[in-house]
Amino acid sequence: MEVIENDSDSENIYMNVEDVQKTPNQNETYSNNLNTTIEIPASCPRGWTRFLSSCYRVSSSLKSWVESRQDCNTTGADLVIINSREEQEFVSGLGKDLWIGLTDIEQEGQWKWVDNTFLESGYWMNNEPNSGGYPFGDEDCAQVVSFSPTISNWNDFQCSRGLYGLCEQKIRCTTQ
Ligand SMILES: [Ca+2]
Ligand SMILES: [Ca+2]
Ligand SMILES: [Ca+2]
Repeated sequence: MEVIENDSDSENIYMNVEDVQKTPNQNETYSNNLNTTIEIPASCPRGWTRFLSSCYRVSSSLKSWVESRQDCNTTGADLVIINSREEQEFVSGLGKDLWIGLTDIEQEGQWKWVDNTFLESGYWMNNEPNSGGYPFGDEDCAQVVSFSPTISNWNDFQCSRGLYGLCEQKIRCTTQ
C-alpha cells in the first residue's frame, strides 16, 4: 500500500477541464410527477466541470492509481465510475490517458469499481484486459487510452505507473 502525505495544496493540484468539455447548461430543470418544477442549480465547486449529475476534475500531475485516488479522496471525490455510455463518451472526450476507478487488485480478473460494485460490462480495447500478458503481468488498474476509439478505450495497466486521474463527485441535490 502506497501512502502519500495529505496535500494541503490539493486545491492547486488539479487543472480545469472546462476548456476540454464545456458544460452546456449551468442549470437543469427537472420535473417530478406532480408537475411542479424544481430548479437545481449547478453546484460543482469552482474548477470542476459538470456533466449530467456529477462534477469532474482531471488531476494535474502524473501519479500512481492509488495516489491519484487519494488525491480525489482529499477533495471528497473518488476516481470516476463510468455508469453509462454517455459518461464513457464524456470521459473519452477529455482526450487524455486517465486512471478510472476500476481495479482487479483484490482478485485477478474480478473488476471492481471504487464503490465496491462489480463491473458488469466495460469499454475495453481489443484484447484487454490482458494483465500485461506474458512475461509482463500484473496489470490491475484500469485507464482510458486517449488514442483509442471512444467506446473501446479501456486498458488494464500497472497500478504504479504515473497517469492523470479523473475524479468524480456526485452533485448533492438541494431543493429549497
Ligand atoms: Ca459516474
Ligand atoms: Ca489484473
Ligand atoms: Ca493491459
